[in-house]
Amino acid sequence: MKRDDLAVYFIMGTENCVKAPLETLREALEAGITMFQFREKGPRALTGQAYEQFARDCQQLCATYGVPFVVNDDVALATRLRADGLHIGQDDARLQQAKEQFNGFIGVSVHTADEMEAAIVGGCDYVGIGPIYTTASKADAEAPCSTAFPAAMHKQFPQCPIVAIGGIQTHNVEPVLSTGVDGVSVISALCHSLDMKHTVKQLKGETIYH
Ligand code: 3NM
Repeated sequence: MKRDDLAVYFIMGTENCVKAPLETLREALEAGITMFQFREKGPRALTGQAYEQFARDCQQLCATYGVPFVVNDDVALATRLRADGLHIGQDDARLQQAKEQFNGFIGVSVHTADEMEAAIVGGCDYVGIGPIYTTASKADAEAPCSTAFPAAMHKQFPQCPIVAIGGIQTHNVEPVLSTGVDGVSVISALCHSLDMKHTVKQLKGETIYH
């Protein structure tokens, strides 16, 4: 992966969508997202064959647009599908184990400088830092860290690509982009957008309104 791929990193699962999930993804790809993460979680999440088929459908759509396809958490699925990337949290599969099994790039969620250093030493390809703001999209999200933490991490570990996540919307993206992170990762800002093209532009910092 390239650092630029993190610019507008869309995450989605069926529970996040207000319209047909594949249509939501197609619109987001058409609007110019730069990376996609398949994150099928929650009490009504797909399971079994339907889960895997939905992942394959998302992967195929991403391939059509030349956008990297990343699987959240599920090392076995990422390996079976030969996904471009895998994203793991601190509680998910361990980085070393994931690296042994999976051939693509790996991102790790981090919440402290120690976790970030361990992820870098362990050979991650990027880190996710969040939640920056309050989020309604992750039930077990930690307390918001605001923009100071990613700014500090970018300063301390400039060689490591960072994507910021959690509660990022078009109206509060500017201070996030000012921290020097490589991009922003969003669920609701795009799933609930009425104009994805405009939203993607705003999330890239191309049309900031004051
Ligand atoms: N991970 P929204 S916050 C999937 O802090 C996820 O690690 C987070 O959704 C973390 O853009 C989050 O709607 C949810 O706030 C992001």
